Amino acid sequence: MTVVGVGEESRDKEPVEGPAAEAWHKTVCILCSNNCGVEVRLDGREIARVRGNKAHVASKGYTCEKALRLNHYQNAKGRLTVPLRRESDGSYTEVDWDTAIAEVASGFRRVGDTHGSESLFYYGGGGQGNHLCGAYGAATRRALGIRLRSNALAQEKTGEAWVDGRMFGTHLHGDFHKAEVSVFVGKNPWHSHGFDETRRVLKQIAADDERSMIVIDPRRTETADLADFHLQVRPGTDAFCIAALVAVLVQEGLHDASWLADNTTGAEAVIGELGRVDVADYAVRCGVDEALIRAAGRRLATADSVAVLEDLGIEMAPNSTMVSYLQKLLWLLVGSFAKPGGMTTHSSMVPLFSYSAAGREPTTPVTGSAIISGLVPCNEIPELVLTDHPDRIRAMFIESANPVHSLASSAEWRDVMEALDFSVVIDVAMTETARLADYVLPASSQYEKAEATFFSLSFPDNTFTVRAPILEPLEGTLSEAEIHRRLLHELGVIDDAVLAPLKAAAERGRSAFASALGEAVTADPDLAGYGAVVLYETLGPTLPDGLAEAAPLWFSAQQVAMRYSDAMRAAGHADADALFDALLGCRDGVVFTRHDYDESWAMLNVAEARINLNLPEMVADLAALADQPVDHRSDEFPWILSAGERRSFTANTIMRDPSWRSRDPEGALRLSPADAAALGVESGSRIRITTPGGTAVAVAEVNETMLDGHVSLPNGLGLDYSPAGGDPERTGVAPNELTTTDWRDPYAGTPWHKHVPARLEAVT
Ligand SMILES: Nc1nc2c(c(=O)[nH]1)N[C@H]1C(S)=C(S)[C@@H](COP(=O)(O)OP(=O)(O)OC[C@H]3O[C@@H](n4cnc5c(=O)[nH]c(N)nc54)[C@H](O)[C@@H]3O)O[C@H]1N2
Ligand SMILES: Nc1nc2c(c(=O)[nH]1)N[C@H]1C(S)=C(S)[C@@H](COP(=O)(O)OP(=O)(O)OC[C@H]3O[C@@H](n4cnc5c(=O)[nH]c(N)nc54)[C@H](O)[C@@H]3O)O[C@H]1N2
Ligand code: SF4
Ligand SMILES: [Mo]
Repeated sequence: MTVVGVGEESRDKEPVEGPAAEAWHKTVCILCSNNCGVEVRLDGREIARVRGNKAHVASKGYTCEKALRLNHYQNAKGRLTVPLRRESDGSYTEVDWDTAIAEVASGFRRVGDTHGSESLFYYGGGGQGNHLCGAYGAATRRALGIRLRSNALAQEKTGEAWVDGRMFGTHLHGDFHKAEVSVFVGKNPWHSHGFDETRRVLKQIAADDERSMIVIDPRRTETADLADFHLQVRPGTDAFCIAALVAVLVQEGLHDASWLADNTTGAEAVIGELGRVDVADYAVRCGVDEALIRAAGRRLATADSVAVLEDLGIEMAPNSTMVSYLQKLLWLLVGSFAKPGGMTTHSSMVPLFSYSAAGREPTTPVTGSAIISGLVPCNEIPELVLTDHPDRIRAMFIESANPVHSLASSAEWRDVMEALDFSVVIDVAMTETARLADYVLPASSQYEKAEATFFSLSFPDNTFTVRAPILEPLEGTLSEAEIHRRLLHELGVIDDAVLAPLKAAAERGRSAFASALGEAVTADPDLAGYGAVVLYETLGPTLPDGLAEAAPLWFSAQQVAMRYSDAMRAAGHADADALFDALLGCRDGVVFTRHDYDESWAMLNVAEARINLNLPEMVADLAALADQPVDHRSDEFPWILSAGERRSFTANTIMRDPSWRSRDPEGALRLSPADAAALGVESGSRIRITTPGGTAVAVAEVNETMLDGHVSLPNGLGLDYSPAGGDPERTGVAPNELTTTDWRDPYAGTPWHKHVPARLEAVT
């Protein structure tokens, strides 16, 4: 197995001294949630060179190989440069911005006035590196009365959020930099990252005899190759594997009973149920040697600290929500909370999740499903549109997301786009979704405006990075801040008479601004709902370095000062304004809170700060697990397809230009040598894949890391790209041409994309 870390190894060969240093600009890589700090050298509008920023507070110079090729995002051909209106024959007409803004505002107004605001939906609001656009989208939602919304989190993380809400009332972080035992469940951090300096940390763990790594994954991943324990489960059987693992702790008396008694509620019910698990039987069902499961369980029990990270391998596979629950027991039963190397709560600059008290989630119209963390389950959106129900969704606002490509069943999503009375997409590219929208509005890229990611989840120090633009906006494009500002004016919900005194106060200084804003909001409480746009328009012009779009973070800094005042001061910020100025002034990111480990308890949001172990639905599911199928294959579909694997050169749908991938341009279907032999194919052969959702042809790659019967296709392939402005060409297989909306988790509605029954045939 070759393990490549090109980016990290080659990151800072170029010396930077003297005048040349000025040519480097500090920003971040926006290709995954890590948002590693980078320095880029520009040649005109080209990003000519990229290297890790050693001074960055979180990434400390680390990057992976993908960052080096960021120019393929910034300067992809076919960037949108003019608003487009779709005509009845499906063609697009270029319109000027004033026309586009007026028609988009009136389009939503018309549907909302006729059918009520419940008929309007907002999807998206940010990718891996651009979450400020979602803050601006919230203002337009308020102006149009849009309450129903969703984004990609509701097709991956809402099952875990359902569990976290009930157990902790908040989101948790694992300290893999220090953990004695790190556990990765359906997660391949070597390629997908997910915590700072990922590969450095993985290599350190592997090199340290005192520390261990447990990987639960059917594929022998690059991460599994570094692990001490690779529990190579059969796809979709994690519930059996992890139930057995936690049962070992209980049945061998290895759990920390006194810690559980002191710090949790409801442990008896779970421990009782775990006592009944037949470890030997479950080991057989998940295909992992019982001795290996027992050894891994014992290793957990002797560790001072355990940190666990789950991801799509279990979030998008059978028993998803239940596995999220069971994996928490791995560290809870050994009491690895609120200590170095363990699990902790964390602060947030802007929280990504919200948690309702047990069982109190609001429900969707039409289908009556739980709305977890404020998000409609993605797999249900088509059902809410493609129905005769009077409360159906009729108009959709889509921003920085590509649901026709990224959500289950591209076919159903094309029907959704056709069925909507009105739709608008804000994007940098003519995406599969944009191609079917009534209006397409061209956004400035993430290097042409101020932006930030809200994926800042660290503890005890938490960091946040505000990016300044490094390039002028591409002509014809606007930032989302400006698009939403114009929409709000067009909708008539904010006006110059109210904003003028605020602008004048902002010129006088922050405290004058704060009191003027306080007065304005008292006079008109609705103004608070448009906060992001109000701040951008009034405070924005006073900010340095082209940072106007970062203005809403002034409010976030006030929130941080209220919620975590001691931790903020411990990080060196006297008050909210000092924090805000630090964020604006530093391109290397800022530590915004510095906590004591004990504070992790205080940040729990459950009764008496006791962690709740007894989730009745989960305990009941655990009791009934023995009746669950272990194999979803059939004679018709004798393989399991993981549709959407993270690989070296995949980055969701952010990179449309296929030439950014130097190897495996089409994104091969990986299959085991035995499966290849059975089909009579070799690497480079063509294979037809058929699933209940559709059919596609992919190039084969015989790959010894795959289990027999398990095949995988990469994520983010099959994107349309028009190199010469001509007809778009599609490279590789779009994974959601093969998925369906009904194959999903019963609690959170999250899709089971890693576990799609499939049939393969050699194409001759
Ligand atoms: N290179 C790259 N990095 C990315 C992204 C990207 O597109 N490209 N996207 C980012 C995003 S949005 C996300 S959410 C993360 C996702 O990050 P990951 O979840 O780590 O990515 P995947 O490769 O989709 O799935 C992880 C693993 O699940 C395994 N798996 C499949 N079936 C099963 C199963 O039944 N049980 C178990 N235990 N494992 C199974 C696969 O073999 C795979 O190794 O990555 C982020 N980072
Ligand atoms: N089958 C299958 N499907 C999957 C997955 C899988 O594993 N298997 N993974 C899923 C996961 S975990 C995720 S997170 C989703 C991700 O899928 P999406 O939520 O659709 O997000 P991205 O692919 O990141 O696309 C973001 C969009 O933002 C646009 N964009 C880039 N910069 C800007 C900007 O500055 N402003 C605006 N307005 N737009 C911009 C890009 O062109 C792109 O169209 O995919 C999901 N889909
Ligand atoms: S893809 Fe992720 S890990 Fe790699 S450089 Fe970019 S932000 Fe960092
Ligand atoms: Mo994701």
